[in-house]
Amino acid sequence: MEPKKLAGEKAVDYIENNMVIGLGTGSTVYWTIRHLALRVKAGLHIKAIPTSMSTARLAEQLGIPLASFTEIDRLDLTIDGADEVSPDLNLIKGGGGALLREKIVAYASERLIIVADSSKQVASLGKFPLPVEITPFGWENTCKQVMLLGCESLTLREKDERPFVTDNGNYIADCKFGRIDSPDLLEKSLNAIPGVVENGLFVNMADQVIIGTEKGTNIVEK
Ligand code: DER
Repeated sequence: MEPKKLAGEKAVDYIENNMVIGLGTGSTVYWTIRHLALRVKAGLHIKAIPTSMSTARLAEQLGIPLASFTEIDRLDLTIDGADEVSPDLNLIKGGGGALLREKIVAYASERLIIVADSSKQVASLGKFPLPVEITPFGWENTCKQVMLLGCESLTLREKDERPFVTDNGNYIADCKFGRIDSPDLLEKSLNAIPGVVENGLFVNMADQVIIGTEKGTNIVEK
């Protein structure tokens, strides 16, 4: 069986009737959304806030009732993927370009469950380039400021040979910092730079990680 599918589907076990659920973005949480839609068809009553327009489209197509922060201020549970997971459950996210809405939704949630395959588990964060969402205005200078924080190299993410633009109209800089020993400090230093909107370090946010393997799933908790 596909490890990502096993992890994604297992997360649905934690969804109860009348919950408000944050739906993440990416190829692992895709399976969560598919499986959740079956439970909704079978009568499960939930509302969901999507973390990207692509997740919103998928959820809508599958008949999952959507909500927004107009009527919701707290969510019961958010389920999302990650690009790296450290032993203390700190994360690098943003490979899918949805980090800003993912962090807003996760921050408004009582619990955050991450679904991933074992390739995402790392001894320390930083092998995966850290995605940093920046405004298009002044992006060149913002990137120079990010480099001063010890970034070894930085790439402005592109799509079809143009800068990739997020759902929020911003750019993404993929930043190689090498091993990140103090993710809490780096997260704060990055967000202190005018022009940085948010970054992909999710520190002390995940409550549980469901790791999919060839044989099944392993649950990792703090
Ligand atoms: O952008 C993100 O953080 C997404 O959750 C994504 O990177 C997760 O990766 P996946 O597609 O391997 O699940």
